[in-house]
Amino acid sequence: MKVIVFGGDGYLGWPLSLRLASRGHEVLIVDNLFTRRAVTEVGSDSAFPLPLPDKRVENAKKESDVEVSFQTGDVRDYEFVEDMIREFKPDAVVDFAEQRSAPYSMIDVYHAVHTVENNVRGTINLIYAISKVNPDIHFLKMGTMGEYGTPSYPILESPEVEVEIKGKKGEVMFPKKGGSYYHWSKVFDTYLLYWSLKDLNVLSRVTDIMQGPVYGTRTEEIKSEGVRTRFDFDEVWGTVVNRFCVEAVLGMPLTPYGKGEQRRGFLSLEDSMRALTALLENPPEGYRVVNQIHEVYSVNQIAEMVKKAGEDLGMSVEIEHVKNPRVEAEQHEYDVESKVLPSLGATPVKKMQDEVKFMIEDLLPYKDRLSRYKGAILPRTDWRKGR
Ligand code: NAD
Ligand code: USQ
Repeated sequence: MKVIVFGGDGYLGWPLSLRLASRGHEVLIVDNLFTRRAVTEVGSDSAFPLPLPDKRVENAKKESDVEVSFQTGDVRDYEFVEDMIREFKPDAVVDFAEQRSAPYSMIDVYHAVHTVENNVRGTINLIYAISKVNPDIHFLKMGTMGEYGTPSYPILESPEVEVEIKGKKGEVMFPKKGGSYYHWSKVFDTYLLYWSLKDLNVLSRVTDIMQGPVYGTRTEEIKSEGVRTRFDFDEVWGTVVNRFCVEAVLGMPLTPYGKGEQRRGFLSLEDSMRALTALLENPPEGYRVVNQIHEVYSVNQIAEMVKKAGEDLGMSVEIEHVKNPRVEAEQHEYDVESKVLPSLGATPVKKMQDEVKFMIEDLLPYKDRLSRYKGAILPRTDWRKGR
C-alpha cells in the first residue's frame, strides 16, 4: 500500500509511519510541526528529545532499517493537500493532523477558534482532495471516544441510531456530546465525513476510529533514542497515564482530578498501532465506525497502578487529588460496544500494569530534562476561566 500520514510527526503518527513502513508499505509523512511549537508555547517539551524531521527519517533508516519520507506542509492549505495526493497516489490517507489537546482548546477564545478551524478545515480539505483525485482512496480519520461524552446509555459502534419522536421513527446520527472545543471539533469531523460519504457520495471508504487516551513509550519499532516518538507530560499536552509516570519519576504526587472516578478506555501505544494497521490493511466498503476500547479504568485505578509500579522500582509515590480544572462527570456509566477490531483479530497484547513499569524505566534516564519543565505540570487551564 501507499499511505500518506498527515500529522505523522506526532505521538501516534510517527510510530504508525514506522509500523507501516516496516510492514512493506510506502509511507509519506506530512506535518506542519504545530505540536512541537505549541508544546513550547505552554512552557514544556517532549520528554524525549526530538530530532528535526530530516534527522528523524535518517535515524529511522540507520537505527530501525525503516524507510519513510517527510514533507513539511499544512493540511489547511488546500492546493498543497490536493497536490500531495495527486502526486503520491496513495491507497490510503491517514488524518492525524489536528490540534489534539482538550486543555489547549480551552485556554482562551483564540485557542478554541484555532482548534476548531484547524481540525474542521483540514477534514474538509481532505474530503475535497480525495473526492477530486480518487474517491476510492481509503480515508482513515482518527476520531476520539470523547466525542460520545459519558452517557447513561450504551455507546454503539454505529454511525446512526433509530429514534422515535412523537410516535414517528427515523434514523439520526449517533448522539455525541463533546467535553471541550477540541472534542466538539472531532464530533463535527465525524458528521462531515459521514454526510460526505452517505449523502454527498463523494467518498467511498472511510474509517472513523474512536480511541481513548493512548499511553506508552514503546512499540516494536521504537528501540533506540533516535527513533523515539514524542512524549508529553505537561498539564496541556500530557495525557493522564503518561503524566502520572512522569510525576512519579519527578517525586511529585500523582494528580487525579476531582473525585478521580472518571473512567476512560485506555490503550497502549503498541495496541493503538496494531489496531490502526489492521484497519488500514482491511479497508471498508463504505463508512465504518470503530470503537477501540481495551482497558477501562478510573483515574484513581491508574494512580494506584503507577504508584505500585514506582514502589516496585524502589521509589516513593504519593497520590494527591487536585481540584478538577475541567467540566466533566466524575462518576458515570461507560458501556461501549466494540466489535470491528476483534473481528479483524486486533485484540490487545499489552496490559497497563506492565507497561507503566516500562514507561517509568524509560523515563528515569531523562529525569534532569523532565525536571526543567516541572513548572508546567500542575493544572492551570481551567475549563471556565481559561489559563
Ligand atoms: P500529536 O499532536 O502528537 O500529533 C498530531 C500531529 O499533527 C502533530 O505532529 C502536529 O504537528 C500535526 N498537525 C496539527 N495540525 C496540523 C496541520 N494543520 N497541518 C499539518 N500537520 C498538523 O497528537 P497525537 O497524540 O499523535 O494524536 C493524533 C490524532 O489522534 C489526533 O487527531 C488526536 O485527536 C487523535 N487521538 C489521540 C489520542 C491520544 O491519546 N494521543 C487518543 C485518541 C485520539
Ligand atoms: N486527568 C486527571 N489527572 C491528570 C490528567 C488528567 O485526573 O493529571 C483526567 C481528566 O480529568 C480526564 C481523564 O484524566 O477525566 C483523561 O484526560 P487526558 O488528559 O488523559 O485525556 P483527554 O483530555 O480526554 O484527551 C486525550 C487526548 C485526546 C484524545 C482523548 C481520548 O489528548 O487527543 O482524543 O484523550 S478520549 O479521552 O477518549 O476522548
